[in-house]
Amino acid sequence: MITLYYATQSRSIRALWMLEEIGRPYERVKVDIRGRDHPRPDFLKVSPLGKVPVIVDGETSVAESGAVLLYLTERFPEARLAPPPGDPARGRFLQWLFFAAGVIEPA
Ligand SMILES: N[C@@H](CCC(=O)N[C@@H](CS)C(=O)NCC(=O)O)C(=O)O
Repeated sequence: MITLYYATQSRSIRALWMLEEIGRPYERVKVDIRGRDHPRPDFLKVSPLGKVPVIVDGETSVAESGAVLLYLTERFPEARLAPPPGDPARGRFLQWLFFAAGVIEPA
């Protein structure tokens, strides 16, 4: 089962939303990123930069919200949340995914 480490009012909403759309069971672990003891050593083992969102899927952990979203679309293709690899429509999907991280966020 996927575990999502998240914080309120953060980029975690992206992964949370996608996991809800996928509709499969998952676990949530709330991280107090504004707390005095953040980042706690146990969280740094999962997310070395101490950031959310991060997901854990068995032996794999994935940080960076865009990468988390892409990972989830591929992990659960039956949810049909992205054009599959090889589909020309995937070009626009990738364009806007990278645009959000590379252009919108820095601005
Ligand atoms: N580029 C990363 C940014 C992650 C990020 O900065 N997350 C913030 C919350 S929106 C965070 O975890 N801040 C806590 C900290 O930096 O210690 C992503 O898109 O996931």
